[in-house]
Amino acid sequence: VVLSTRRLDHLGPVDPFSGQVTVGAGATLEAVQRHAAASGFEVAVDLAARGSATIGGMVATNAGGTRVLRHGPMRAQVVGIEAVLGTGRIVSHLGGLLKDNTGYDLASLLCGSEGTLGVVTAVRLRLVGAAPFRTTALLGVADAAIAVDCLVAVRRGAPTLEAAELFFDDGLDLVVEHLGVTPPFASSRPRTYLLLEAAGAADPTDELLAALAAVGDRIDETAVATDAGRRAELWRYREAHTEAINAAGVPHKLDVTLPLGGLASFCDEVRDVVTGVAPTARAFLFGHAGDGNVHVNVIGPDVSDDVDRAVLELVARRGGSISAEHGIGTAKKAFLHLGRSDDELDTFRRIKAALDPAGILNPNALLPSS
Ligand code: LAC
Ligand code: ZN
Repeated sequence: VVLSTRRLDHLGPVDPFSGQVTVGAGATLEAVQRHAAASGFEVAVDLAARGSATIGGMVATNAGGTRVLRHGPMRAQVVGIEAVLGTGRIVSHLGGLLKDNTGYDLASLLCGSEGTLGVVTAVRLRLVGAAPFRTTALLGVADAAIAVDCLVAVRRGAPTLEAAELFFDDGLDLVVEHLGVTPPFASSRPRTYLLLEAAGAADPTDELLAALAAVGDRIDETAVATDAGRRAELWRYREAHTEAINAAGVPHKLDVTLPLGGLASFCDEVRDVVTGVAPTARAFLFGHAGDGNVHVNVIGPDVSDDVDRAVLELVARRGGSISAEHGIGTAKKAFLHLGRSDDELDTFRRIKAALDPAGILNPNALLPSS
């Protein structure tokens, strides 16, 4: 079967009318970002692995990243898809019409399906207008509850807010050591950090700082940057968490979402839950506060699957999701029932059977055996 003569990393022309582009599944996010920028647009999703993450992989995993707060995850950017289903059928619907109520939304179904239903070959993406003015603020505060209050104030007061990322002093210590950089604040060492970024067609600094003034008396330290080099330095403290933790040990990685109102108390409680199961374990928390998404990375000699179970059961009790953006794969499928009912799982299996009747696509991922 000749699917198409396009290369898998093909970058189609940016359509100036719709602000959309069709790209091959093998194009990296960074390549599409550069391509969109040449026409005055941006890809709405951004994440630290932009240099190696492919668009097809980002669709299959419904990637999230740092801008979900403003623009939604990958699913919200996909306006058309081409894929080969497990049946061998090629579904291609790349017109990108915003109004198109002609039946089931296969693109949305394939987003986050983890390769279990089809192989994505091309994607039509909606782009957003370029926001060339960016202001990044790193706040040091006493605890996660204050960080969440700051986030809530800024979201209300600054519609240009695009990212709100959370981390803590213990993770920052690992990053500082791993990168060989100096800590962000010379004279104090706050326990909790909130990294905010606002972006717009005009300078959003005043809007961001005015919104922060409402909570100013609860902020211990502030670093503000508008130039690309200094902003990148502030982002490195957050984005280098994964590599710094990997260098310190082999982590059990849990990626969860909590209702935002319960995020701060979860951060306290989950540390106790982890040490209750594995007394010598170290739990590093960081993530996308604006989405209620915390990455719980646990290292230590006594960390076992019991830690995973205890954390994920806590998340389920608190009305959260056991996988925010990293998916289910094989490692989390035994826990899928914590967030999905029997009726939902039965429906998942029927969809899988219809689109991949021989079970040849990523057969061991996502669905627990019934
Ligand atoms: C991050 C990856 C781990 O947020 O999702 O850094
Ligand atoms: Zn993340």
